[in-house]
Amino acid sequence: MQGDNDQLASFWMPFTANRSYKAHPRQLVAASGMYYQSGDGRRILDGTSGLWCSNAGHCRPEIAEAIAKAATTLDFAPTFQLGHPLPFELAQRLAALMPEGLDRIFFTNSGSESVDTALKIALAVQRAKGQGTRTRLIGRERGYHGVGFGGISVGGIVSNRRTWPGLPGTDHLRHTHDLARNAFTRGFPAHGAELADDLQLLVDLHGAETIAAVIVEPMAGSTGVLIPPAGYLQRLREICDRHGIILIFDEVITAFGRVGAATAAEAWGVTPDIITMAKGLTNAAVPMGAVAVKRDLHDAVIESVPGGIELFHGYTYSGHPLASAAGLATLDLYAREGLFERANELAGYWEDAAHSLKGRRHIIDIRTIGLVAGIELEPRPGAPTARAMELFHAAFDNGLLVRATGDIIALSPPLIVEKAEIDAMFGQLAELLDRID
Ligand code: PXG
Repeated sequence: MQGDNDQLASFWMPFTANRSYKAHPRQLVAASGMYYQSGDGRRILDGTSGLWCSNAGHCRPEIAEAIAKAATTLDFAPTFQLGHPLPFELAQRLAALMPEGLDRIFFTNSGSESVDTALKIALAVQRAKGQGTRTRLIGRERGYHGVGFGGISVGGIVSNRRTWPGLPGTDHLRHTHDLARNAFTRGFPAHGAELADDLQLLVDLHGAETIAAVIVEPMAGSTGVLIPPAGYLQRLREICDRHGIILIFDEVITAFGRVGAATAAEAWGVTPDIITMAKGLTNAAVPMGAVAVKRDLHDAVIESVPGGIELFHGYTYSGHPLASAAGLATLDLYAREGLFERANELAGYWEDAAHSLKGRRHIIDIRTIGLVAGIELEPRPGAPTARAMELFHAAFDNGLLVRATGDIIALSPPLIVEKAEIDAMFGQLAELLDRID
């Protein structure tokens, strides 16, 4: 591509309108704590923890030092039939943070890899238990589980699926978003627990003996902050128990303090069989994901073969030294600063600040839980998503980073956010909403 922005042409940007970005590039060049610095030298208040991942704020020296130490001590070592200390230490620390029983940890490099790993483990567990006819994987409409073939197959975003064939034998629950009954709810919506019965309908349709696992985000993040109706996750758990279906929570966004505890499972009192994580695990300083598996599921696979490799799965960089070091330093930081508890304590203030926007132009819903807010805008007639995208750009130009997804603005600040910064975020949004058509 020839033109003014030739130097931008080679990077094929992910999930980006490449032509429009390259015509009007906006860049981030540095970060510290709650703020980014833009290419044109402005401070940008980070309302989204990067992409829901820098939960302890940016460029924390403790994490940077741990990465530097690892890079100069043991830059890489295999974890296939060999080991090095850091991932063993991190797995043990992570296991202690997980809900009771989920104490076996598989390392990956991203959320997408965690999801595909979890789906593969679920299939391996069923087979190891003599349930090899259970191959069906169930997801949910509006679910986002990354971009691997497994993840897009159980995911519920049509654009992510349209171009590619999915796995055979998947099915989906309906999503739980219901503005007519639940608009402007604080915390869990009152209506919709019965939607979990979709799983029972799929059992009736396909037969439990064909279903391996169901995967849901406890709270759907990417498709616009869809908070589970009160009782919904409990009901899913019950149906899974009744029919021998493995329940996977995709906690790539919700783990590490976002909803006021190490996991949404813990915060909301529903324990799945497998949890996927990434993002906040290393505060996003080095890519890393993980899958926590209930011990008896792990043992079923390990004990199912007489000897040799039990699970033919893994990545060159599973348990990479730099990522493991970053993970350990990050978990230390979360504990030392009490950031999960902090998120919990700030949640009420956050909720009030978000809901103070009620009645502003364009807003048709505000929903909040933990340190997350979704603000849904009325779509512009004939131009869905345009209004939120314009607001996203206006906010950036005004010094505030938010996420736009569809016609929804999502906010998920670092857990170190101060009340004054919360006020600044919603104050700016209020002003911008008045300005935008
Ligand atoms: N599962 C969930 C629940 C996610 O939110 C992934 C899997 C995939 O993770 P990786 O690391 O492979 O990207 C995600 C990722 C957004 C946004 O703005 C959300 C994600 C990624 C990028 C943007 O909502 N979530």
